[in-house]
Amino acid sequence: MKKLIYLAIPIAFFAFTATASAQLVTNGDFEAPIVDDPADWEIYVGPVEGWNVEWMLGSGDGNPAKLELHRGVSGWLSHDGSAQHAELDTDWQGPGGPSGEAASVKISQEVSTCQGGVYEVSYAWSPRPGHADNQIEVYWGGVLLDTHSGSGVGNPNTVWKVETKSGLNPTGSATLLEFREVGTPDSLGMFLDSVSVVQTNECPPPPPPQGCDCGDVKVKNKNFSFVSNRVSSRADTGDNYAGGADGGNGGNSGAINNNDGSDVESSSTGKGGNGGAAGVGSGGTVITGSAYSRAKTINVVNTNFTRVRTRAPQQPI
Ligand SMILES: [Ca+2]
Ligand SMILES: [Ca+2]
Ligand SMILES: [Ca+2]
Repeated sequence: MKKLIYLAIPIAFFAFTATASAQLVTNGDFEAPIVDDPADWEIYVGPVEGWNVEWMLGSGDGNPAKLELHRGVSGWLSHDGSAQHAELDTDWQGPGGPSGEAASVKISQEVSTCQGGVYEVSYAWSPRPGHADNQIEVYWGGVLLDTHSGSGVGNPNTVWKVETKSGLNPTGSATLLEFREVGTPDSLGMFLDSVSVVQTNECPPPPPPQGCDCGDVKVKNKNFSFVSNRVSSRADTGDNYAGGADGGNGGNSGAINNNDGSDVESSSTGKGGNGGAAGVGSGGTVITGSAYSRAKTINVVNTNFTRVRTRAPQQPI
């Protein structure tokens, strides 16, 4: 006997587990797109490779803001041996264009987060070598996380400093991470590299369902019913025996008596003899066996039991 039960349980109920320690930032090391301009730097219209780009107030030329990437300009090193990094005071036209224009930007991206998750943000910043005014603000979920500033005057190369912010809470299923260049907009400013967000715990499971109107529940049974009759009967007349009756003895013949002694031929007929005595015989024997009869019927009918359980779908975080 088979039973099939289909329950309307959303798959999303089971899909709550998040992976801790995975990098949640896209292109946090600014290695894409690959700069191929001979000047070793280039600008790209945002959004690009995970990053949204917007002009800071007071910057811009009326065109969309652009992400500026460096790849060894003047031999300046990117962080941790990588090939590229970003400059947050960007440019209007790229290599060959004017310089000194107001081109400060804020770059951001939303990272996937969960309710109850705990996050760690890290990044590396460096003043632009030879440039005094480099300032950035860092925001997590719209809240100022930290500010950094430094002069690159006298630095022959980049001087990277790594920042780590732990124990951060999310603002929802996604949390905005943002960097803003807040120094003087003049196309020269802070360098940024190695941006990372990781979750340092596991997303807690959702609370148990408190009951809900889950809609229709479909139950499908495939039942096979059968009846089995087991009938048996038996009859026996037993051992029967009938013995024959013994015959009786024959009667005595009648006496012939001439009362007057005359010849028989001439005399009148004498009296008849007495009848013989009735024979005495034994009755026959009749034996009947222990006759019996039996009959039995067993009916077997299967029965089914179906248990239905429903669970409420997971509520989205
Ligand atoms: Ca890099
Ligand atoms: Ca620039
Ligand atoms: Ca600047």
